[in-house]
Amino acid sequence: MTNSIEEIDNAKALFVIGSNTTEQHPMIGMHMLDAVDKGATLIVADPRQTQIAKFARIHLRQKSGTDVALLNGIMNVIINEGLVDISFVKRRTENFDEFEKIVMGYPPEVAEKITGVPASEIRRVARIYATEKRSMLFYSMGITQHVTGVDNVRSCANLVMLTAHIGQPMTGLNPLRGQNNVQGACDMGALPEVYSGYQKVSDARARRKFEKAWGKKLPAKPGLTLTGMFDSVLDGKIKAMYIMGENPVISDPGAVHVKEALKKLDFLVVQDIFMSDTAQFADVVLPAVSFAEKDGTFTNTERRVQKLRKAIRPMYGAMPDWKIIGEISEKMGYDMGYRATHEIMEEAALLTPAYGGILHHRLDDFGLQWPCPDINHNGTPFLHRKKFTKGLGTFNPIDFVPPAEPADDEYPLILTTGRIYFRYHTATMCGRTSTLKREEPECFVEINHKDAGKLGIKNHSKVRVLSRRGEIVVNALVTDKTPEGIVFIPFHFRDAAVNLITNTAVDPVAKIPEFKVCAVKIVPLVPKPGARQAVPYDKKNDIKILLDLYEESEAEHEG
Ligand SMILES: Nc1nc2c(c(=O)[nH]1)N[C@H]1C(S)=C(S)[C@@H](COP(=O)(O)OP(=O)(O)OC[C@H]3O[C@@H](n4cnc5c(=O)[nH]c(N)nc54)[C@H](O)[C@@H]3O)O[C@H]1N2
Ligand SMILES: Nc1nc2c(c(=O)[nH]1)N[C@H]1C(S)=C(S)[C@@H](COP(=O)(O)OP(=O)(O)OC[C@H]3O[C@@H](n4cnc5c(=O)[nH]c(N)nc54)[C@H](O)[C@@H]3O)O[C@H]1N2
Ligand SMILES: [Mo]
Repeated sequence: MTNSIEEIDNAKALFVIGSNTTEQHPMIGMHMLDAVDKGATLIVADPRQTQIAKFARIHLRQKSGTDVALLNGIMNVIINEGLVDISFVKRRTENFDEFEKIVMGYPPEVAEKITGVPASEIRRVARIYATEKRSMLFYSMGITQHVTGVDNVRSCANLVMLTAHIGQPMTGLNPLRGQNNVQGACDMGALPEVYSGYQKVSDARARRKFEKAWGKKLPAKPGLTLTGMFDSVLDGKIKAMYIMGENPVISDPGAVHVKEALKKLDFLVVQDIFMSDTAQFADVVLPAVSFAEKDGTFTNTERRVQKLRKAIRPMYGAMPDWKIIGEISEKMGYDMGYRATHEIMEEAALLTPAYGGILHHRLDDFGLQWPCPDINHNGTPFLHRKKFTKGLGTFNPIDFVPPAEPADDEYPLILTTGRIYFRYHTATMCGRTSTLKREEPECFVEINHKDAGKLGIKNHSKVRVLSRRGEIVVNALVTDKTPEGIVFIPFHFRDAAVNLITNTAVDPVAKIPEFKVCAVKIVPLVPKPGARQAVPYDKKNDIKILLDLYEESEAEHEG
């Protein structure tokens, strides 16, 4: 986030696009609802009627994968109605003219045709967001998990610059990060093209600095991305893999392809706190300890580095990740020499300008928000006050590009995937508590009652969901939460792993998969005569067993 969570309480307009905030970021959702209580205008852009959307003054229900057209439509109104902050655009940005040319091609009526959102709503949102001084924009996976993920984020950046809603308190471009330390992992360089603090691998000066600190020659070429690595295994270019804290058998698109790749490897190491689905494929499993059994830091979504304190003793044999890696490194001939986590933090501070003043002993109370360049600095609640990191902010002219796999006659419905409140990802962790399982025992597909009616699908009945890549069997949840033509399936259930059917197409720049749009068809199933009516919940049951009990319903097809 460019800004801070606390600022939400006093914001006047909140524009939430592609985030199911109260379910996936409930603490932040609470701040948003507090702001609404105090009179803030909440605008939500999400095809589904999420919980947060119910509190919105305006809910834009665009077709999945049309956010660029929606945002261009909003910006078209802002420019044509004279709502641009001209002084900010002149002082702080570049490339406005090129950008304006593209946006002029998206009057609200054109945007309406692409997105399905009425032009009048687009106008209303543009006026509220632009004229309210304290307007914050939030986004999450609903706009990033697309082949146009980078385009979507850049369009949001265009919008905040156009209206000068950046570089001030209670404004900003605020991505809500997912896992507790995904921000920290990225900050520390767990990305293919950067060292810690986003210093580029390709930058010779940065590289020399790290080479000097570590006493080793470092590669000048960026590494592969997650999805690229599995492709390279299948191409025979990668022979061994070390997977830590990730369960790609369930979480990666094209689950079949991932399993094939894992089987093809000569050697696989998995380092996890549980025997995950991916660990089943490993030659060696290294037991790590959980957050409660170790110390160190986590960096949260508002860039706040927080101290983690050990609460319980680790189980026999399990070790913190940093220690396991250190010991392996030592056995491979390179002694990292860390004896405790504060020593790692000291090295991070030395090599990472934004973390320069972040040391364990300074984090005791509330932590510190980077950039915190030196030991006398108290951290930064919001970014880009006087200038952008790179100087001027660049407007990007962005045209609408449709999703990789549109609906057609054979696969007439758009599937979007995501999360639910009572589950966490691949369920290696949350799947171990009976309380959470009780709340959402089985996978489901949310389907609009009109689509369900046409297909002869009854609420809570079993259906088969098929794409060009595979199929799963789930329960139908007939609802108005998802609009006609769109269905939603959560990705948490290994018995109905939705990544067997999602599209493997990725964004050309960020390589993030298009989890949010693919084409599917749905076929109702009915119990076979004589078969047991109820299928007991059994995690060993797979789709074949289910299909033995059910058959396609023919009588109820309406074409
Ligand atoms: N309980 C729980 N909380 C979690 C997680 C969890 O597994 N369980 N996971 C965490 C992680 S790692 C992450 S990344 C976050 C993710 O948090 P979110 O991004 O909020 O969650 P998602 O369910 O992936 O998707 C968000 C919304 O995007 C909408 N959407 C789908 N297609 C489109 C589209 O084309 N445009 C727009 N604008 N919206 C669209 C969906 O309807 C959905 O409501 O949640 C974090 N919090
Ligand atoms: N269809 C579809 N697929 C998706 C998404 C979607 O919206 N739709 N969302 C994507 C997103 S945003 C995300 S973030 C991914 C999540 O995908 P994953 O990260 O693969 O999912 P998790 O279940 O969180 O797996 C994390 C693993 O880390 C282990 N673990 C937990 N703590 C520790 C630790 O301290 N050390 C070690 N070594 N291991 C630990 C857990 O036991 C678990 O096995 O899924 C992605 N996949
Ligand atoms: Mo995530």
